[in-house]
Amino acid sequence: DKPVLALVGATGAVGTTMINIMDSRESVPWGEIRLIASARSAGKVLKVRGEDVTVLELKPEVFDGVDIAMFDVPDEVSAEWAPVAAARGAVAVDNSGAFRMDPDVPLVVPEVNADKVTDRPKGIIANPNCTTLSMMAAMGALHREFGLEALVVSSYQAASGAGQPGVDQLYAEIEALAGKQVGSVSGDVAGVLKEAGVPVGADSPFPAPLALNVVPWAGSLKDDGWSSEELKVRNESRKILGIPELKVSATCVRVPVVTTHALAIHATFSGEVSVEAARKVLSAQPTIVVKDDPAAGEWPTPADAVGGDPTVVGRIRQSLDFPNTLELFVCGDNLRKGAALNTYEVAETVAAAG
Ligand code: 11C
Repeated sequence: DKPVLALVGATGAVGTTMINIMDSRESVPWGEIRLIASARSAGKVLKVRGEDVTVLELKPEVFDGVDIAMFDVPDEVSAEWAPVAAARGAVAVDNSGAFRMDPDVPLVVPEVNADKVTDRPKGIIANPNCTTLSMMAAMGALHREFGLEALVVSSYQAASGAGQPGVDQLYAEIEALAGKQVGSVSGDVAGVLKEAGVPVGADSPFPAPLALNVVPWAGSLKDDGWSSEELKVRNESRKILGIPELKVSATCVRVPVVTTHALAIHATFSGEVSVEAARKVLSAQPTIVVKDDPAAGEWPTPADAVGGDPTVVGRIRQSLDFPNTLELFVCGDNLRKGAALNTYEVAETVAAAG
């Protein structure tokens, strides 16, 4: 019998991307695809692979008969419901932050540590944060070859990392600012937004205007001025790559891009590494595209990577002043590989492993 797949959070930004991914697959290994969401969205009819599927309300019994349940919901919903799905016999593949650092929950990126999917004492497998995930295929490949010792990362994160409300906010800001000659006087942007009735600050998904701006903040405040997002990059990179002592320093920044996170990475290895060798390793990866010819004006941008599955890597340079160190620029669609695609690939890996 073919396995039954459930998607919890079917109507959110990531859930919608998940359905697009399943639609675009030539074939799927599932006997049934069940869509699940909150009471508010239950009863909606969505098309999946050309067939109408009615969204079911999240209740314990909807997991009966489910083999793999993918969760794309807020942390607190996953924290409550992934164990319910697991108790009813499903393997929960969870895209929230609720279980990622639990030692009894593997944190999986199939290109890096697919073997971990069978080691799941709680019946739960976690999917990494989209910022961490955007660089993992590339860093995993380079680590296997050259031995990674340290990562210094600056992110350029898209609005959709904050879900549909983040996307709606950026579009509302752009609309309010369109045609206005703003930005040359301090405070101008926020003033125009307020005048147009667009929420700013505490009422917005972002702590400052995002249009015509960059915001050096994502997530919540943790000790000593670090953001939760920056600590996730550090902790999750260590767990996925299997390097508990990996030195990581991240600065996470939101930019006015709708979808696709970009990262500027300064990666130090245990031995000598050349641009040519790194390019060869990266080009050999099936899920990485190297776009790196500055003389021809070729480098990755979010606009090229959006809507696609591969991670796009470019601007590969040997550090001038730091030994054994490369500089790279990486772009990955945060809703696809950063969230829905990786979750789905983990589900496929679980199904293939039986
Ligand atoms: C963002 N990376 O761009 C975040 C969203 O830990 O799953 C994902 C938060 C998470 O805002």
